[in-house]
Amino acid sequence: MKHRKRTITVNQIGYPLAAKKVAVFTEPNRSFQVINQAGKIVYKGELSTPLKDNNSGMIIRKGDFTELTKPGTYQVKSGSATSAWFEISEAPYQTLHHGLLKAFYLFRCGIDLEEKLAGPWKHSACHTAEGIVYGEPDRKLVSSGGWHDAGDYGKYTVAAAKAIADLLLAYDMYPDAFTRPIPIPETDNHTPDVLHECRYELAWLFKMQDNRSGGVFHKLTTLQFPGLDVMPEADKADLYFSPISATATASFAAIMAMAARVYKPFDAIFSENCLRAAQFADDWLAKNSNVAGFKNPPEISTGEYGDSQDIDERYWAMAELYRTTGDQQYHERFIQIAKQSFNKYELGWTDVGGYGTLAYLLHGQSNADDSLFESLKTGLIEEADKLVAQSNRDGYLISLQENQYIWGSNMLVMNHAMTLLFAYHFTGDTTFEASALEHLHYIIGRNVHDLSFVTGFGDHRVMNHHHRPSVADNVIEPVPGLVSGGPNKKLQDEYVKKHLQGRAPAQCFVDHQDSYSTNEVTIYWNSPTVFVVSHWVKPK
Ligand code: G3I
Ligand code: 9MR
Ligand code: ZN
Repeated sequence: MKHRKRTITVNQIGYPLAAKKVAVFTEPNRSFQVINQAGKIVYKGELSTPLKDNNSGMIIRKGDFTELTKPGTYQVKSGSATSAWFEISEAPYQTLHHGLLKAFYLFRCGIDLEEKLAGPWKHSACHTAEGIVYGEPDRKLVSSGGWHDAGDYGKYTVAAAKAIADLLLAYDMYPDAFTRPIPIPETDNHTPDVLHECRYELAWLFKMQDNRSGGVFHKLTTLQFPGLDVMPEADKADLYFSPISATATASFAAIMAMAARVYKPFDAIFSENCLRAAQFADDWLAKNSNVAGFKNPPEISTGEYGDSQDIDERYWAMAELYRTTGDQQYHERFIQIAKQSFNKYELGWTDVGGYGTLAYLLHGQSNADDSLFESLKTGLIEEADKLVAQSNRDGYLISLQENQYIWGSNMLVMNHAMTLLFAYHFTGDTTFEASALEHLHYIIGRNVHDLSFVTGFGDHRVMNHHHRPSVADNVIEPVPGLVSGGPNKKLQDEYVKKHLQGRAPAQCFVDHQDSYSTNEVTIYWNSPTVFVVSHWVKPK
């Protein structure tokens, strides 16, 4: 039965006990009530004055029920309108956290996903063949393993770097959120499963480094995308290592240096291997200081991840190599790069400067150049202040500006929440923490679509994302725990061009498998979401 979009939206999972609790109304109600499962009114409130919300195109009113702190299951009502049922509890996001993390196992390539761990989303090992080095048809290299990037089966170095960075940062900042087994094949109740899972991707990343030069191949894919109805194990086309790129090599150096640090207490040899690979990649960077941005070779039409600027990736690499080794040569190179003008706070796959800044700040002022440390810390807090100010103007309390409803806008929502949580970490200002949580409420249903953007979570959730296994597997429920890309006002696929002309930016989304520009999934849209949810996850 087709879902009738509700005019009262909430976080469809729920709210932490002591957190701010707001529902968003799109009808001209004046008052609202909250009822418990017995139908008893447990809270009454008045709605805010109406706000014309340009991003959603709606007239918005808000109902604040923060005072309701009794654990339970509730629904917001106003007249005949009702919200989804949701919980108020000490730790409402434990299961969500588990599902978001488990998704990385379900993205795995190169091994049988066994039924006892993957359930109905099991499949045989895929893409196990050697890859051909583009331009060297007789040079074949081992290539298997890692995570599929997204709704396609490509594997892309810069995308992998962001995904691993977010997960390792989540573990670094919130280790108590990772005390439970997922479980995965490597579960040993010693090393946290999130580290086992990232190591599965890191083990593949090692294969992306050219053992001759230290440079890193930009991606490993077939020449063209396979059909949408092709299961991974049925995708038998030749695999190609695309040419080395500076952005892949620098982000590889960064993530390997980060991994060397994080894994050292668990596996000193693996840690050493990561550091050596990072330094070998840095050798290539030092010899290739002026390189054109990656472009797909003419025969290859899979994802490009083009990026003409590699200064931010080099900045990130120096920060991580310095934080891991303490070697002043990296610090000096970091300071030199930092003098240049580029975005030092973004956490994207294109703009990764934020990771370099976080590595430098988390390394501590005692290890830093004082004035640079202060300037980067002040800059981060100023970024967070801007996000709060924008959120306060927004009908759905998030920080996306009109021109940020782009491909992967939900990644921006979660990246912004990460920035807010780091600003909270460095200042203790709970305004930042509270705003980060409002961003999670948007992803889990408090949006103009009354839709949870995470498969398997929420009573009205994404069901038809652009994800080949979910389309081809003849299982009704899509692979769970996957975060959809979200609204994209640029209408960049045939389906939305046909159906969404003239919509407000936040309305430019459709839960249809053909809409890869609004409804695909990727490892690096899941990873910032894992980071954000980890902030509210309690240890077992
Ligand atoms: O960066 C500009 C920004 O400055 C500008 O304001 C904005 C609005 O014009 O556009 C921004 O560029 C967009 C860019 O994503 C932002 O990162 C481009 O329009 C948009 O085309 C680009 O889309 C990327 C898409 O591939 C097409 O290249 C997505 O970020 C990226 O997530 C997506 O990645 C694909 C892989 O290629 C293949 N695997 C699936 C994956 C997800 O769809
Ligand atoms: O499935 C592909 C998805 O992973 C990419 O993000 C997207 C943009 O590169 O392309 C998708 O593949 C489509 C192709 O671009 C056009 N023909 C239909 C393909 C499947 O939707
Ligand atoms: Zn595969």
